[in-house]
Amino acid sequence: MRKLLEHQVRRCGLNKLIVLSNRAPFVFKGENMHITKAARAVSGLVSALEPITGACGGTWVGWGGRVAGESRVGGRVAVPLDRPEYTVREMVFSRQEYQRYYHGFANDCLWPLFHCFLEKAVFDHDYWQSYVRVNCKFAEAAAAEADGDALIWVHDYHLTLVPGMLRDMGYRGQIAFFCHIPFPPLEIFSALPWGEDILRGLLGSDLVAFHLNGYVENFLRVVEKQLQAGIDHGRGRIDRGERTVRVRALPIGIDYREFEAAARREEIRRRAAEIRRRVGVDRLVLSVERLDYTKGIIEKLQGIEEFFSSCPQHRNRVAFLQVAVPSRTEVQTYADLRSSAEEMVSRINGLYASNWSTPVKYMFKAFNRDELVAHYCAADVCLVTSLRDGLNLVAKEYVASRVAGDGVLVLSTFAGAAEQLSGCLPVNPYDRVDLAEKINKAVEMAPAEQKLRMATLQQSVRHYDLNWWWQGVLAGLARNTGSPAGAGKGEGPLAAGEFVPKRRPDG
Ligand code: GDG
Repeated sequence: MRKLLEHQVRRCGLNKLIVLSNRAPFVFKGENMHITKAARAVSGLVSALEPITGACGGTWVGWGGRVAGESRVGGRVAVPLDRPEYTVREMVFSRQEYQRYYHGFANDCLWPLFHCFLEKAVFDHDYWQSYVRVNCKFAEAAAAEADGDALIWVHDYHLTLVPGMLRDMGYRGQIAFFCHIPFPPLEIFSALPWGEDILRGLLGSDLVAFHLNGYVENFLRVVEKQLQAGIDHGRGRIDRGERTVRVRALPIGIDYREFEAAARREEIRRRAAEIRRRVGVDRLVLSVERLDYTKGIIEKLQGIEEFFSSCPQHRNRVAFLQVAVPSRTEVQTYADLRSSAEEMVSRINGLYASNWSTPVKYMFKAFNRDELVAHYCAADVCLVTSLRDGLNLVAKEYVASRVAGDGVLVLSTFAGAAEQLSGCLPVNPYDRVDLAEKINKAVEMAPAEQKLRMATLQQSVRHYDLNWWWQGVLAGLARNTGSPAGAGKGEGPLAAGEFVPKRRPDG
């Protein structure tokens, strides 16, 4: 993958890349400017962007997890510390920024609002002021790193104002924005008192990309109604006078070959066999996600309880493993969610455990990558029950790790990935009966049907991989500006979202 990337980067004349995301790819430890430790951050965004940043020898501007008395822009750190490939420009937050910008506006307002949990969104003017200040700090740091000429690639809902701020500072180079979470419909977005500022911020970009067509359509409709901008819906273009903003659906992919290769490694196969031995039942159903209300963990546990109640033949035969990765642990909503989930796990185990089996095994921790792949290899079924999810990478990673071609993916129809992944068993996580039925169908599925479905899934995940995603972004920018990126491929104008394959009715 690395060689291919370096080749593409050279071919498209991308000579300088600045990536911006709230979280840096490393969590730093150390006093003041001195960094003693750098641990890799666990996130899909990091896995997706690190290879291309490394291939360009680029710079990543992000928060390394350090909070200080005073807000400041930290130093430049060459990472990984032992064999540097690219640079991180560290952002250090003050305690107030951490509370108001990060926990407050980003995670207590935009996160629930964009996921359509309107009743959970907090609209606080102090949070907003802090969000503006932190976005400005990021924009200044990016402008300094870019030095007039770079592709600045901004990620996610934490930094929506940055593209517009960069234009106000006179930056004339290329800017792309990628939104990793859903974009809500007009009726929800209109509740945001600062919606127009956010739209103007985003429209500082040359390319604004989302995972799905549906999010693109929501965004275009909101821009049309709130900014009265000229929109070409068919071609996904917004006229901003001297610039045209291209809006595209580009669902993120994974490094398929990396998961496939890991799943074939001897020590991972041994570890997977050991996990199966220890679980000690016929069927293992796995769920892995950050402990977040959008992932539908409570609804899943209700479905599991319904399954054991309505399918007594599977008691002692099927076990569930829920890996709940700690997330936003200082926020009350998340602490409450943890208590509720743990209470439900004990309740189900109290009802259905026997001397020799525990129906729901629960871990509140993150695995390292090898352990994660070993669990994907060990699980007969992967159960994803998001109530709303921009895409969902776990579903794709499970598919890529099933090198024997078996296994069943039960996937919520509310996860963006469901649009791409025909071959899954689609489930409505709000309906506990449907959940129980789909779990039952998955654990009883004959090997021949598993293989058929898995082949369809693998074809899609392998084709729409990480490399495909980057190429889509580079091509989107190239057509916008006439730069050499994408030149020679003979591509004409693309309709937004044309990459998203049609879902086949199944299940
Ligand atoms: C956001 C959007 C969108 C998970 N547990 C462990 C672990 N992970 C890694 C997975 C995967 C990533 O974290 C999670 O990605 P998801 O896509 O499933 O979910 P979010 O974190 O909510 O991501 C989402 C994504 O951005 C990308 O655009 O798909 O919709 O919400 O890569 O492998 N990694 C390790 N140990 C774990 O225990 N090492």
